Amino acid sequence: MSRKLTIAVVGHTNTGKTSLLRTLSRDEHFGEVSDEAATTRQVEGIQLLLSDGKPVLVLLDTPGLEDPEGLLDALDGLSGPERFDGPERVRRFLASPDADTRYEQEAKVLRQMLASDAAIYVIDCREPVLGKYREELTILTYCAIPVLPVLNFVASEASREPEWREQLARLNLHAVVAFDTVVFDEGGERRLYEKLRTMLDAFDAPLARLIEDRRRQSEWLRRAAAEYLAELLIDTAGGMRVIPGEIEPESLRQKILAHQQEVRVREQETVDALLRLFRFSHSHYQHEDLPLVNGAWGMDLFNADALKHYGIRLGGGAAAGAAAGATLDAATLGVTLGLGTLGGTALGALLGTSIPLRRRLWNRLHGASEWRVADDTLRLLALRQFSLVRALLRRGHAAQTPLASGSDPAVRWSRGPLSQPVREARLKPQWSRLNPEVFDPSRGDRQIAVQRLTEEILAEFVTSD
Ligand SMILES: Nc1nc2c(ncn2[C@@H]2O[C@H](COP(=O)(O)OP(=O)(O)OP(=O)(O)O)[C@@H](O)[C@H]2O)c(=O)[nH]1
Ligand SMILES: [Mg+2]
Repeated sequence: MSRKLTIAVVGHTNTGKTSLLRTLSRDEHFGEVSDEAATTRQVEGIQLLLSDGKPVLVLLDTPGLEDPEGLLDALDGLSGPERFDGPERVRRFLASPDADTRYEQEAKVLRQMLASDAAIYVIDCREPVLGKYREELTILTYCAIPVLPVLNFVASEASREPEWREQLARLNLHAVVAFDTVVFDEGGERRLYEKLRTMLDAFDAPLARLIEDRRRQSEWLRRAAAEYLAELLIDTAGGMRVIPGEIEPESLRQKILAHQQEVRVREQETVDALLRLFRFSHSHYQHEDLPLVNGAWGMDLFNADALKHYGIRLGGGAAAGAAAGATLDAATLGVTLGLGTLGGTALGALLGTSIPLRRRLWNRLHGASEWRVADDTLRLLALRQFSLVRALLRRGHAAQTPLASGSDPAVRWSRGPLSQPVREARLKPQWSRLNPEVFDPSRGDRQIAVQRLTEEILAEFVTSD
């Protein structure tokens, strides 16, 4: 089958037809959406593409049906003694003068119906089930193509979903899908395509491809989002500024503010990348400045993780002292050092450790300290980015309400020790883009840490569906 599946999206005015097209096509700029009735005046189409760019089907947005009662009378008036069937009746109506005058809007819809393989009938299920809808559906059945009713606004408190389902069954429309166009629901979208598949035998293959493509796309989206966040957390955890021992309070303040700003800019980059990934523009996003918790000073050198990482074993008392950030004590290193006289290189050689530790010990011995963001800032950063990704996963491209950066305190990340790869990044200035002078993205250990963290974050975005 080379002809592309064409589906007309029809329904009463203001039921969310254009919104449905935006969400299914992931295109927030398609058409015009508004609370005003009769927003869409012309038939406008959009192709749904697979990830490889191949089009699978065409959706046609249509103006709302405004006067179904009059239209049904007009159609039935044409039948006369000859008893034309539905499609013939519609054709005759379209050739009549009424189709260019009084029922111009409705005629556009019917023309599209005749030219389409199926129709999606969008219902605002907050509306009571009135006669005009029955008439509308009767008119649509005259076109003799399969009609799939889609119940919109199902998440609203005013939803009358059961009444609508009952009424649709009475009209012999048993395949119905609930799909809120602004609160995007992956499972709902899949059910919509599955229903179309059962109605459209001839288009089984392209619809199956579309379903599989959307599933893979969503999996890929989650993974890509988790990877962006892993990169952000690794960069931020490892970001570090060496503060000389002798420094004016004002320049100290400036140095810290500058580093905080770099962290904020790094977070903003991630937000921008996420919005691009999910194909949302900035216009609806309210990004609040990251409230940075006071940074941490040179803590890592003496925390238990750091020492363990470098293979330094401590006794109980020494470990407690070290973790509290006590002064460098020969006992904590298990050796006796003449600290005042030992240079950085000698220290490194002695400890057999990496250059960063050597340099940091050196800094420490010369009164310099390190400044980096606090654990709580990292937690906050993680939490609000998780909540942003969750919101993006649930957001239809027709959504009009602002997307805000909140945080979800319920998750594991809000307390307890930081995740292992993040803790490790604390000790690896070379892993962080915030330290451009030493940053090395090609390091295998960094890649492994990013991968492990990605898997952990991914678990935060599992679907319930
Ligand atoms: N809360 C909520 N609002 C929605 C939903 N779908 C549509 N809307 C809103 O309903 C209004 C009408 O949506 P449109 O998509 O313009 O409806 P339409 O059927 O294309 O309207 P016409 O083109 O005028 O016939 C807009 O304000 C949408 O934001 C939904 O699922 N939930
Ligand atoms: Mg519209």
